[in-house]
Order: sequence, then C-alpha cells, then structure tokens
Amino acid sequence: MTNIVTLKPSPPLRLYSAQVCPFAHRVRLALLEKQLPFERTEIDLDAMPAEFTKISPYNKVPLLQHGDITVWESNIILQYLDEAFAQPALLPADAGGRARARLWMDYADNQFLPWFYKLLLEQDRAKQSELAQQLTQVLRHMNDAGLGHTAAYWLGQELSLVDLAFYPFLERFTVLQHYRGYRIADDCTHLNQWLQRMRERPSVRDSGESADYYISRYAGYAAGNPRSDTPKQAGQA
Ligand SMILES: N[C@@H](CCC(=O)N[C@@H](CS)C(=O)NCC(=O)O)C(=O)O
Repeated sequence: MTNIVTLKPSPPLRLYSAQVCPFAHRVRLALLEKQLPFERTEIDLDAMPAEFTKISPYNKVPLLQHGDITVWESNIILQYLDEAFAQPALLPADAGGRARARLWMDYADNQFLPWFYKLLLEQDRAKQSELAQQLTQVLRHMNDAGLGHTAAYWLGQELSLVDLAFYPFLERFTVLQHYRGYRIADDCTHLNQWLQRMRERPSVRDSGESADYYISRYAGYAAGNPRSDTPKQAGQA
C-alpha cells in the first residue's frame, strides 16, 4: 500500500524591515541562509506607517508575519524560523548545544552591543577612550571564549544563529572606525578571521551595505542623536 502524504503549502513570509537596522539584518540573513522566499516591507523609522504600528507591539523592526503568526524581537524571530523551517538547521540538535547558542545570543544583546552604542553615542573624548577599552575587553572574550576553540564558526564547522546574531553589528564597526578611530585589535585573530569568512558568504554579500552608507546613516548617532530608542537604552545600560 502506498502512503499518500499531502504537503500543505507554507503561507508567505512577510518581513517588516529597515535596511539600516542591524536587528532586521539578522533576520534577512537567516531568511537568505535558509533560502526562504519572503516579501519585504521597508519601514521608514522616522515616519512609521499606521499599517505597521497597528501590528507591531513595540513599534520596532524587525517584525515577521507568517500566515496568522506574528513574531517580533530579532533573536526570537531567528529561533522561530529555525523551528518552522528545519533545513538547513541553524541551531545544534542537542539541548546543551542549543543552550550554549542561546547564551551567546543573549551575550550579543546584553553584553556586546551596549558597548557598540555607548562608544558611538559618547561625546566626551576621555570617556570614549575608556569605552573603547571596555569594548576591546568584550571583543577579546568573544575571540577567546567564543571563537578560539572552533574551526570556522561560533559553534563549530557550521554556521549558526549565533553568527547571525553578531555579524550585523560587526559589519557596522566601520562606523566606529570612522567616527571614533576604533579598530578591532589585530591580535583578535579568530574574530578577524571569522569576520572575513562571514563576508565571503553569499547571504552576507547579498544583504550588506557599503561603509559609506553606514557612515552617512549613523552620523546622527555619532553626534549623540540616535533616531531609535534601543541605542539610547543600550547606552544607559
Ligand atoms: N530588541 C529588538 C530591537 C529592535 C530595534 O531596536 N529596532 C529599531 C531599528 S534598528 C527600531 O525599530 N526602532 C524604532 C524606534 O525605536 O522608534 C530586536 O532585537 O528586534
């Protein structure tokens, strides 16, 4: 007897995004890595349309709609996509590995990116130099504990959600270099090699922007006037 399996077509994916936003960039990367077709609505962060604020509980991008499911918060969207679309898997199969991945994703949001925003927003030269040192300590931890023992990516030979949670911010370090003279230390060898490896991925090439784009879009941040609440909150953390 033949078993007949009926495959239900997946409803379309719609991503509300903003090109400049590193959190939305995470989600675009995940969709590209999983080769999922999606419709994209670009949101003007300075003039959010009512159609978006009606469905967005925090009035922030990214927000994903998948049929009648709405998901927001970039790291939650990444995990949703990995569970809803199994291949290629972007989280380890075992509970310990998944916990490790989630701890690094939490580190990206709560330990790493506040320093990026603090340094970018700070106007006082002496404080900038202290913040640069603190950021370097965080990067050294990522270099040693995150990447020091792996062959290619954060969790091993395969790309994972952890790589996608960190990468968009590292792509925007060009802004720290331009406005604050900050460079990732040469002796963060693993981090620099990982960055190079990420830049070679088609998903990164297809979703990224030029240094000039970021430098112009982040000029207000560097002058201490971010357009979004997140950098202000991170800067106060
Ligand atoms: N924790 C959120 C942060 C998202 C976020 O801050 N998005 C910014 C753009 S990068 C935004 O939509 N800001 C609009 C506002 O604050 O008015 C996530 O991970 O998705």
